[in-house]
Amino acid sequence: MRPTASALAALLLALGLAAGPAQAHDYAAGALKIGHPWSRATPGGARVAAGYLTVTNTGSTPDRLTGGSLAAAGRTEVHTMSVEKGVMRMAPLPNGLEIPPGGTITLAPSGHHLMFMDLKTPLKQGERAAGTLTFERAGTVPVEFVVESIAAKGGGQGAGKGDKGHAGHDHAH
Ligand SMILES: [Cu+2]
Repeated sequence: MRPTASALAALLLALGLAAGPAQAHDYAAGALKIGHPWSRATPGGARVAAGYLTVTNTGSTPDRLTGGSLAAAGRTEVHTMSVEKGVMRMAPLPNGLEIPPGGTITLAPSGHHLMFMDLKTPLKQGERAAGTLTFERAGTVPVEFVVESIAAKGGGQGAGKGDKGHAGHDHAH
């Protein structure tokens, strides 16, 4: 029997979903909700990678993202990124990022991010890279960073902002 057009459409939709972007994944740590930690695949020889995620504070006390780790990297810093005179600049945030009660912080390409330095092995698309996030109050939380494509813009959220990202950038600070 020939499949009907609608059955065929449903099948294609199912296939499309199966092959689509990595599923979102979330973690909870006390009052914090951690949304979809992810990173980008790195070209061979790259020494740095970046980590992206959201954190929402559902509690009544501020907390602070102070750092993290990646099993494949030597050390991790919290970075901010800004454009000065048309040049993308990054700088470490030694005190991390505050997450106010009821607030959400977003680490995303072209903005705040975790910087994984001294990368020992490349990150490959489709992998889940083991790491941690460190919070002032909530402590150290094990997470997995879903490794998306080298050109991924943002956690399947369809972000379309101009993105120079970290591809090939030189860490000169
Ligand atoms: Cu950076």
